[in-house]
Amino acid sequence: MAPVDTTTIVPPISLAARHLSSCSSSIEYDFEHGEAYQWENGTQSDVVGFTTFLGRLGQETPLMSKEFNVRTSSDKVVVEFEFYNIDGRDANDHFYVLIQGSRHEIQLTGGAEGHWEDPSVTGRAAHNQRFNIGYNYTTHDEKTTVKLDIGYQWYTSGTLKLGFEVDMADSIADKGAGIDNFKMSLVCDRRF
Ligand SMILES: [Ca+2]
Repeated sequence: MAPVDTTTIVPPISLAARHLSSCSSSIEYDFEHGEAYQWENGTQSDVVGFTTFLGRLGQETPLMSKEFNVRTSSDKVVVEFEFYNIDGRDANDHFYVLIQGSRHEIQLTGGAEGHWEDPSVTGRAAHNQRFNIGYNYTTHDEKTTVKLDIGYQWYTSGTLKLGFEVDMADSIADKGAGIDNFKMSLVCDRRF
């Protein structure tokens, strides 16, 4: 039997930027309360095993993003989230975090842990689960915990736009991705 597609799209209720205004402040989304619709092009899906999450991202819906107001007198923003790969991926599929429009590829290495960095972004992807979770039960899904440190150089304007983008060969009917348990925290530990 074909999996039931529960993806829904409604007009955004608010695209207003959220604020990280004081040291140690944080923003958390578990996407259980319609938060996905506060993201540009945001959709939410709800399926047993994955709970409700931002997505599905896929060939037909490749990019979802949101702008945040961030206190410039801070050292970095720490971003953590769970990345869902749904029903597998092709060798040439790519998954990105967008920081102010700049692509940073999420390394789904299949091993214990992947690590990547550029001068002001450090990322770590811990491969933690791979099994049949939802949608097509004949193909494996993956949950990967990703953590990023984004240096203050990225938000000197006081705003930080984050996005998630996928480049996938197959239709979202066959393969997709999602974001869940998203958390942003402001850290002030060296400069201030
Ligand atoms: Ca959730």
